[in-house]
Parts: sequence; structure tokens; C-alpha cells
Amino acid sequence: MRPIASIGLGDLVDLDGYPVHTPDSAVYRAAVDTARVGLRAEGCAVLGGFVRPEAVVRLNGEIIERKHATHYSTQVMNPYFHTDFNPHYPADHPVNTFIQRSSGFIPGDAWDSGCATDVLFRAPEVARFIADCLEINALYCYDDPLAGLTSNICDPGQQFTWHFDTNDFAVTVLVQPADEGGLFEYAPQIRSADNEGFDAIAAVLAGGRQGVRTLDLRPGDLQIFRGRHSLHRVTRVGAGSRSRHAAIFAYTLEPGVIGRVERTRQLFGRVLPAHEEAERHRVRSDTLLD
Ligand SMILES: O=C(O)CCC(=O)C(=O)O
Ligand SMILES: [Fe+2]
Repeated sequence: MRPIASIGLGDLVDLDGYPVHTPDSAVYRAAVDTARVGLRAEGCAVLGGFVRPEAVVRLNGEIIERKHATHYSTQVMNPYFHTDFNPHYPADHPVNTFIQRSSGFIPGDAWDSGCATDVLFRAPEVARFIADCLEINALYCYDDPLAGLTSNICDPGQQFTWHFDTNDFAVTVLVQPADEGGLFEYAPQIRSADNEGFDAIAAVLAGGRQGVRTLDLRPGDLQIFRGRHSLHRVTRVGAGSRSRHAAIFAYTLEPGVIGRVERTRQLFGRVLPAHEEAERHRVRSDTLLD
């Protein structure tokens, strides 16, 4: 779907409910305040109906057009995306608890600059609004050429099992929900920068529901999520369901952040020279397991 004329913010965002272009307005402040409540308490905010219904149709069209570029992968992994047994930990430890993940990603380099999905991801007004919700001065589009702008595709029978994200924040727009399953679940702040929270994580991996939230997301809802400290998953999509499509906008606190070679290969099946280069100069902001 090539844009006929350039796409404006008002074509994509419900500017009445979310006037991202007028940060001094009372409505803007109220929306930010509401989001902050969820983010402070649980590292998660859902902005209902952020994307206009016509734009949701357009985003879904762009995903369907690029679905052939989806890289599907299946792995049996721990919450840190590792697949190998680690003899330094007991067998029932989260590090050695492996669950199947099967899903696909449309990679960053599949989107044309100027398509609706790309415009929404790169709109400075949207980034500033999200930064305001997160109570940070600025945020930056994740500079990873594959993982910055993606769509997570869960086809019938697939699930994105429990994991932590590498990037600081993720912003997701549910574009096409599954009819059955495909629900986003999370265990808020189950670990922190100085506490791995292994006992609580083990309980969730074993099927425990304590502290686990399930979101009832609608198409067009925008979710802001701190996925580095909150264990999360997308439950299995029913065998007879339609696919679940989510647009995922990744942002970071610092500019110029690029993903690890190993995880990039797992998720996208390839790496670009930029990934190899970044690996040689890697700086980490914490010592948590990745
Ligand atoms: O599709 C989603 O809602 C989130 C998927 C996810 O957690 C991820 O891509 O890391
Ligand atoms: Fe995630």
C-alpha cells in the first residue's frame, strides 16, 4: 500500500483523545498522567484507541503486504533467550527452564520509509509523548536495523513464551487480535537491576498465576511496556484462530543502541554488518542476564 499523499499524524492517531501535537493542553496532560499511574505501578500502560480505526486497517494492510518477509523461528528457550543447559544452576532453575517459542517477525528493513507504520514509529510527537508517559527527558528509536520497527506475527498454534526484553521499552500496537488465545500476559517488575527474582520467576514458569496480569487489548490500543524487568508472553493462538498481528516500536534511553548478534540471529535469521560492528564495541547498562 504505497502512500498516495504523505500521511499526517492526524490520519493515524486519535488526536482528540491523545493530542500528542499539543503537549501544553489539559487533555495531553491528563493522558500522560493516566499512563504514568500504570507505568509507575506495573511498568505497563495501555492507551485505548490511540490509533484511529481507519489507520488500524491501514497498518494491518501493510503487515499483510509484508507477511512474506516474516522470519518465523521456533526455539526451546529460557526467559533470557538461551537454549543451552547451564551446569552452574540447578535443573529446576529459571536459567534451565526451557519453553517453546514459535512466532515470526517482519524485520525493520521490510518497511518503506513513509508507510503508515514507519510514520507512526518515527513521529517525534509520538516519541515525546511516550517519553513523557515514561517520565524521561527523551527516548530514541531503537537503532537496530532489524529489531527497531517490527511486527510480531503469531499464526495459529504459535506462542511467544515467557521472556524478558533486551531493550528498555517497547511500544506495541495491537493491529489484529487472535479470535482465540494470543493474549498478552505479564508479571510486573518481577526482577530489578539488582535482583534477578529467580524464585518468583520459577513459580510463573511452573504455571503459577500469582502476580500475573492478562491484558484485554483491542485493535488500535497502544501499549507502553518496560519489558526488561517484567516477565511476559503472548499465549498460544488457537489452532482455528486467525493470526495475531502486532506492530512493535522499540525505543531506547540512549541513541545508537543495536541488538546482540546472537539474539538477532535467533529472531531474524540473519545479522547485518551493523550488528557485528556493535558487538565489538558493546557497552552494557546493567549486569542482568540477557
Ligand atoms: O506481540 C507482543 O505483544 C509482544 C511480543 C514481545 O513480547 C516481544 O516481541 O518481545
Ligand atoms: Fe517481549
